[in-house]
Amino acid sequence: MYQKLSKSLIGAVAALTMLGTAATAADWRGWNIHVDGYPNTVAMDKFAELLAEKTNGEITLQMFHGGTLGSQLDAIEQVRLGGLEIGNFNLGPIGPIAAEANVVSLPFIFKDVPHMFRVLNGEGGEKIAEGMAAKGLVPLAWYDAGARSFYNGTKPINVPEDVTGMKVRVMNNDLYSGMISELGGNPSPMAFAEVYQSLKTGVVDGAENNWPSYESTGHFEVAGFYSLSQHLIIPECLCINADVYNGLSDDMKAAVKEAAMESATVQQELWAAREMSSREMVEKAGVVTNEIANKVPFQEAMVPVYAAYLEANPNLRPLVELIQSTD
Ligand code: BDP
Repeated sequence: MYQKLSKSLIGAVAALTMLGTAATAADWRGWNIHVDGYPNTVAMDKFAELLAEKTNGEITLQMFHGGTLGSQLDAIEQVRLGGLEIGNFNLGPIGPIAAEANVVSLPFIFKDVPHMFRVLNGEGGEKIAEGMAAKGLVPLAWYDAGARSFYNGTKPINVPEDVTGMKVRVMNNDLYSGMISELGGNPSPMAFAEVYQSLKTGVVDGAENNWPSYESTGHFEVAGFYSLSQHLIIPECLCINADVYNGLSDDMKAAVKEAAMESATVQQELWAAREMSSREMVEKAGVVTNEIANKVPFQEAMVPVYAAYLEANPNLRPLVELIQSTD
């Protein structure tokens, strides 16, 4: 009898302990739009692995790749509201939610990718992060997404007039629609997953993206002229729901942040290699690439886009100027 009782007591204590663990442990879910093997996909998996390691298994993350949990716009809302904890987001579709983050979507604002990282790692990055956090999204680390250029199925683009009359897919953000309109084209905001079919069936004539996405989506198969306008250099974030992050102990916050920073290092290294291999791959497949000898007319056409942004956000003029004056 005594033995029986003590056995069941041990069982009860064990069950309680397990319950205790279950109550403090967290199982997070993460969203990513990209396919297997893409730098961001590999880096997000690495983040999940590091997270479990650094928190001694107290936090685990299940990653859902390939946009299986929905479009980027939906996923951003989900992470803001807490339906999902984590996401790898492009700052493009975050811009309409957080005006500070929208500064990166001003065409030609960054000179190149290193310039973008210098800004992000300084006061500019802090300001952008604060704006995002106020809207429920805490950026834990920044990912590289290179430069975006125009592509279409009919001709190389060399001057703004080449865009005239063209229907061009953009991500959901009025700044991008303004950008295409100022070049004389017709903007068509659309989810990433729909672009291939739209290019193929002629719903749009062209789109714009970096080398790796142009390649991984197969867009190069249906839009074979890639013109190096490099009009947008948009960073991406490894973002977390603000309440979830703020609810963590300082130790846990540090572990999560560390895992994110290490995953960003992995992402940036893989990104550099993938930009080259993607370009090589599509050019071998027959893509015609052209440099744009003079980008000034494209830049000059963007004056009204900047004016609209500053008119809507007069308080963000110092942020624009800070970026422009950063070496
Ligand atoms: C890719 C970004 C991805 C965007 C996509 C797009 O990594 O987040 O959804 O462009 O154009 O470069 O929608």
